[in-house]
Amino acid sequence: MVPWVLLLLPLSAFSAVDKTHGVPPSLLASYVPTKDGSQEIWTCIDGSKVIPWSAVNDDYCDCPDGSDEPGTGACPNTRFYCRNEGHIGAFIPSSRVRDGLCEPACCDGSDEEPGVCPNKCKEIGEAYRVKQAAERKLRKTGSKIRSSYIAFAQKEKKRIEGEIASLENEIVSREKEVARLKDIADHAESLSATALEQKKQSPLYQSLLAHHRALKSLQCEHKKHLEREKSLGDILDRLRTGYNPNYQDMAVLEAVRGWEFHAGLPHINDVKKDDEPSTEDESETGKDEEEELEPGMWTPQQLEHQLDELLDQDYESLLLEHDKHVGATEHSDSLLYNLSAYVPEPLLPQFEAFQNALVSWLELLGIVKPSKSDAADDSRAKKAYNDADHSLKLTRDELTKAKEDLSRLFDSNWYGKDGEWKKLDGTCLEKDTGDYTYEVCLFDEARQKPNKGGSTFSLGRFAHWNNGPGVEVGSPEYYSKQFYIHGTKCWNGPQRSVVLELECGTENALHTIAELEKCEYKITGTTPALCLPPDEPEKPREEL
Ligand code: MAN
Repeated sequence: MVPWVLLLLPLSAFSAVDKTHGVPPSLLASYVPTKDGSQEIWTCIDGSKVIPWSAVNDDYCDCPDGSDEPGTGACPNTRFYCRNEGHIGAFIPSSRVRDGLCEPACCDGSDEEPGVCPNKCKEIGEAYRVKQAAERKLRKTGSKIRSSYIAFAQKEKKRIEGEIASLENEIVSREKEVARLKDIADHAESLSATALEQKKQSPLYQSLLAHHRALKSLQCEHKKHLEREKSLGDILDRLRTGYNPNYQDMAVLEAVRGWEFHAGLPHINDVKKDDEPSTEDESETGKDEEEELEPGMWTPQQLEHQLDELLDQDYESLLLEHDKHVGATEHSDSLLYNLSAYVPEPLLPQFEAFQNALVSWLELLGIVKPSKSDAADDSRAKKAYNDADHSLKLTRDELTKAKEDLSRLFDSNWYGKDGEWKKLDGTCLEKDTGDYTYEVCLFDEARQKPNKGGSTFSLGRFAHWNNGPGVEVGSPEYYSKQFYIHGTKCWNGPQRSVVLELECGTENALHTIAELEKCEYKITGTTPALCLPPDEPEKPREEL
């Protein structure tokens, strides 16, 4: 039984607290009393006050810095250290000391009165060490793989640098080739222009031009005549309907009769009498009869509708076309070009190769006229120039791509400061979840492939690492998430997207898939690229 006087004593009086209780190892040397005469005294850690040694850890706060109460929680805003022997020491806020609750961080139970909280440090420490050892082993193995990735990036650097150098050389020689072919093409073009000018001087072409000019003039005159005929017709129409027959003016009457005959009209007096159109046979009038046309001659309709088209012909093209026809006849007539007709079919390929070689030699030696026209030369030269220019463009594109690859190699926003991610560029990881197989091709695209038929959905393309607030670019946290965005649009929802959460593992693998919101997927996985070499043994943890 507890004597009643004891109930009046403060809590701390039940168990005298050790003077170094709650003191971390780094400060133990400061918790030693000094002598002042017969009295033991102690100086606060900040040196601001000297107090009796007995006032240390007496559950009353004396020092302004709170250093006299490391183990009781009597001073506000101070920290308590649990030694956690058998495990790792930890700090907790002093306000949690002796509050009746066992702090998980203090596995030795030192934050409460002795006997209140059991000391679990042995088991916890043991489990922790097993876990730590497994993690260290994982990181050791993983970091070796990671080092091989870094070595790969170094090799890639050399390879890409070599590629850039050779592409640059290739571009120089291609540029020279393009310049050379351009000269040839320009020359061929001017030659072909000169040749064309010469051809235009041919009597046939000149006569064609003269015909064209004459036809054009005739067309012009014809139009003028038509207009004149129309206005004369109008004048005569007015005379016919407006003249006074009572004057018996023979000249007028003759003009009216003549016009009526010419235009196929009834006599005006007859019209006025019965207001009926004339039933006179057209053959009796002077109306133009359809003239019989010679074969090949144009009808008036053709003249009206097709003459412009004929006059708009491109005579230069016709000239070149004509040239080809003439050339083709020349060749087809030549024995040299016709011999193949007499060669047995199995021998034809060899014969044709021989024939081509022979023809080019004969042409070179000037024995036969070249089989190609200047225009053909021109277009061949242009084609060679365009092909070379196109190849130059492709080589330049390759160079741009190689330079981009090199710049991304050690870029923290891409393959990491050490290039450790480059090895995984384009590596595709898969996870079968039953209904679907999810595929993530790193730095490229994520996909959802149905296992029982149906179309594959894009879950997005790689966009960036974990650029969330407070995350430092290039930190392990930064590389712990990849974002794939702008995938196939979800019916009635957003475009599909993925957050790929990664952690250190000896394998590149996907582990879990979850569709957190409609068409927003969280995929977890492991990769050696995240395995840093094991740390030094841990320092005390701080619980705030
Ligand atoms: C498909 C899949 C699912 C998704 C629905 C949305 O069935 O992509 O993951 O939730 O479309 O309609």
